Amino acid sequence: MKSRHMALAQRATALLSIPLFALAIVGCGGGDDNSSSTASTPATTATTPATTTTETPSKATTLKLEADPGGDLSFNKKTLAAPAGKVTIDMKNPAPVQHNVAIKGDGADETGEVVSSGGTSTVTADLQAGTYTFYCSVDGHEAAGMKGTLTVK
Ligand SMILES: [Cu+2]
Repeated sequence: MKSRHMALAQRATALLSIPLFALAIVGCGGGDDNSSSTASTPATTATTPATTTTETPSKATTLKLEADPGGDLSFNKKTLAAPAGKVTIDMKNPAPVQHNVAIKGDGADETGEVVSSGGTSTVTADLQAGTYTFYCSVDGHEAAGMKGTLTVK
């Protein structure tokens, strides 16, 4: 009985001495202070879920248009196309004649400001797929041919 108890006690001390022994080794090897204790911190760069590219409900498109620089009642394009959504037409007017750009058709009716001599008239409309007309709303200009077709798909 007694010897058995002793054996257990010896075992216990043996187990206890292991950590001490390990510490002793570490202590001995502490000659070179250069042994940088690089506490390798797990650089857990919080992998944020890639910014959810939620498909924008409506695309925004800007189309460029220009009035005839010589003052003719016409635009430099007869057709324009854009995907459904917010459509903007920037119409530059280099001529001294007053012009603007407007959109009509299929329920759309937007008019940009009248400009001349290098000004830019801008019109924006929220358009669904369909065929629209872009034109100059200055008196008589559309009738004279200052217009074109805007196709939205
Ligand atoms: Cu005009």
